[in-house]
Amino acid sequence: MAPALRVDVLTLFPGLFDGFLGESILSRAIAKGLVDVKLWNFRDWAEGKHHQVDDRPYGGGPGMVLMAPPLVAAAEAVALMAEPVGRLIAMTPQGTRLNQSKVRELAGEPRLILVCGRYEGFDERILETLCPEQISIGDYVLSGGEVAAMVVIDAVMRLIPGVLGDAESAIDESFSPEVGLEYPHYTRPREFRGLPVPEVLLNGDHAAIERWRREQSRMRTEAAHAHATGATITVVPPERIG
Ligand code: 6GU
Repeated sequence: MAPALRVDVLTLFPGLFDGFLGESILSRAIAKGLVDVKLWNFRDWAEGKHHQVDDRPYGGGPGMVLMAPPLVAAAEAVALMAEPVGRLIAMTPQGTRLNQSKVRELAGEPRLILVCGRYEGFDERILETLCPEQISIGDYVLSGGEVAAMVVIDAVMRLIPGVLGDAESAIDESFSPEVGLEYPHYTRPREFRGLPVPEVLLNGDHAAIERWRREQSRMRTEAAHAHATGATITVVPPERIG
């Protein structure tokens, strides 16, 4: 059976993905045939003896710019290697910020082609020719799109049915970053360096546990929201309401 998701990655440093693809959940998903990740070095599409992929910017300035011909040739060739052509995404700091709803959208696609930039960025005509969607993973600068592509792959693949075990995937149903942050978790030992496990988790009252977790989740979400927006909030504990 065809994998539910195929990801093609165009990069100058395919080796960066070795550990990421070879361990843990993702390697299991690949072994099970649920996800297929193909790496392509777009240097292989570069002309000339030196297979040059970057050059100095017209107009001067620091750094190097990725040349249009090899990257465009690679993207076009890779797109046509399988059906469907897939959704083309360039990893760039000026792209749209990745969030969980975008992740969900991408997880519904059969095929993604992720293009990783390096150096100062892409020759603008790469973007004009390929018209990729552009995705950023946050407001900071990475030295290349590879780590960002791994973030996309990680977040997307864990939504593919069968990739996570039942227990792991159940968590996602009720908690996503927009809905609410997760409540705090505890496991053995019952006391660690004087810090006890909250009493409510120990007495088997499942309704009380559910209430406590919802409340903790709500407080964390509000605190994170206040932090993000700079708002000051007062969290009123439930016992002081009504
Ligand atoms: Cl996608 N690429 C680079 N180079 N830096 C980033 C980024 C991507 N997202 C945030 N910073």
